[in-house]
Formats: sequence, C-alpha cells, structure tokens
Amino acid sequence: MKNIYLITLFLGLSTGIAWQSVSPDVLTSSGGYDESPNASLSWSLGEPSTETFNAGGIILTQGFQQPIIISITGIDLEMFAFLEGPFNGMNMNTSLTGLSDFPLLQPYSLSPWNYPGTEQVITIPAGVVDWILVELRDAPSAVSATAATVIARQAAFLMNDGSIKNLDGTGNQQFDNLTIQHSLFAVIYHRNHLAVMSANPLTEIGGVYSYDFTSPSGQAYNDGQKEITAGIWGMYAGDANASGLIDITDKDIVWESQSGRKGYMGGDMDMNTQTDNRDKNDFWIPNIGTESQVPE
Ligand SMILES: [Ca+2]
Ligand SMILES: [Ca+2]
Repeated sequence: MKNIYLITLFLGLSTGIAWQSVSPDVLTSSGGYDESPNASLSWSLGEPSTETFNAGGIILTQGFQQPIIISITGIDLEMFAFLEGPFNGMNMNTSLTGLSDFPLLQPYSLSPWNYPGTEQVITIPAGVVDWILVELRDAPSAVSATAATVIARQAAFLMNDGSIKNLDGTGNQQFDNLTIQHSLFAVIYHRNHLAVMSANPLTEIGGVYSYDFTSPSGQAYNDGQKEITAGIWGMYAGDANASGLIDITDKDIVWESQSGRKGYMGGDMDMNTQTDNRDKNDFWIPNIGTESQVPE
C-alpha cells in the first residue's frame, strides 16, 4: 500500500501542482477525516502507525492518524506597487540605475530592516526603479498579521511598470520551502517610502500568488497608501530615515546632510538622483505626520 501512496505524491509533484494543504488526511483502505469549527476527528481500521516517509519536503506517516504535512516546494509571487516619489503619472522613472553608486547588492542589510540576504546582480536589468524588500506573513486575517507571523523575506526589483520581479528583471519572485497554514499577506518595504501591507490575503491561482497594491482603493492595509493620480495608489514618499514615520528628523537628520548632492540617498525622495528642495517641498512637506500602517 505504501508504494501506491508514494507514486501518487510524486505524480502530483511532477505536474507542477502547488501543494498547500496542511489538513490531516487518512490513507487506509477504510477510514476518514472530518472536522467542525471546534473539533476534528480522523479514524482508520486496522492500521497502526508503522513508518514515516520523507521525500522532497513531503512527510507521510503510514497507518493510523496519518498527517500529510506538505511543504510548498516553491511559490511564485506576482505583485504590483508604485512609489509616490518616482511616479510620473503613467509609470515610474528609472533614473537611479544610472548612478555609479547604485548598489549591485541588496541594500536592506542595514537597520531597521537587518535583512541578511545575499541577493546580488552583476548588471542591473533594464526597467529597474530600485531594490525593494518583500516580506510574507502567514495569518488568519490582516489585523492578526503582525511581525510574529513573518515566514519569509526576499529582496527584489521594483520595475517601472510597478511589477515586482526577481533578479533577472523579468520573472516572478519565487520562494522555496514555505509552509502556509492560514493566508498569505505581503509587506513591501522601500528605503525612503512608508512600508505597506496587503489589506487582503494574496490570491492564489495554480501556485502563483498575486496582489496589486496600485488599484483599486483600499488595497493597502488600513489605507496606508496615497492616491498619486486618479484611481492609482502608491507608497508615501518622504521617510528618508526609514523610521516608519514621516517627521522632522527625515529633513533635519537626512535630507539636510545630503541636500545639493547627487547619489543613491534617502533624502532623494523623488529618486531623480539629486537631493534638493524639490524633494523636501513636493514630497516631505505634504506627507509630514503620515505613519506606516503595517501591523507591528
Ligand atoms: Ca522617518
Ligand atoms: Ca530628488
């Protein structure tokens, strides 16, 4: 009997189906599984637990009470977001990648992100606006998707059309070895814009999880975005020190020390390579007092 089970599972993998069930199941000649809101019951006849198989992230225990704990071996992420600063009414400017100090290594290893990933490229793909940091949270609801529910983080490229791509600039982001128990929520961090979290769970079709932060309204949790043109939403510019709050320190500590200079800097809020009065007047001033709505 065990051979049959293994063959079935391997067939599932080879067809590329994105497994995500973590509910218990019973695989015997006679038995079943049922659940109500407060209890679950599984049963089988004449099968003590005898053996556990482990292959390719799948654990199968044979016999009575056989939990099938299936780790997703890889999911695709297809998301869209805009940044207020570089947004030009249609898409986003890509001026930063022309800088000699545009980083080839992901820039989120510093505080407050402290992300240790080694994402790195040799050349910057065409159409890149900037590096961003994507975080996945696994929770029953948005309000409960706190920092304690983080299951993965990954640096990626934000492209000028708002799409978030892997390091070749064309493919979806991919995450390996995830186990999802509830629903997936995504948080997007950027160096000098306020982070956002999806107001709703990501939508899954055939192993591709999708979310569009740019429209319609209310896509960011707790209305954490700004309408940057009619019917389009983007992340707030002006958080030059990435504190999660746009306030006087962004101007006094960061912008003032960088004003008049060219380069990859937090004070360059519109991301046109130059830190100057336009950054302060057009982005920092209108957004003073705005705070990230990502659950802590
Ligand atoms: Ca700040
Ligand atoms: Ca600027």
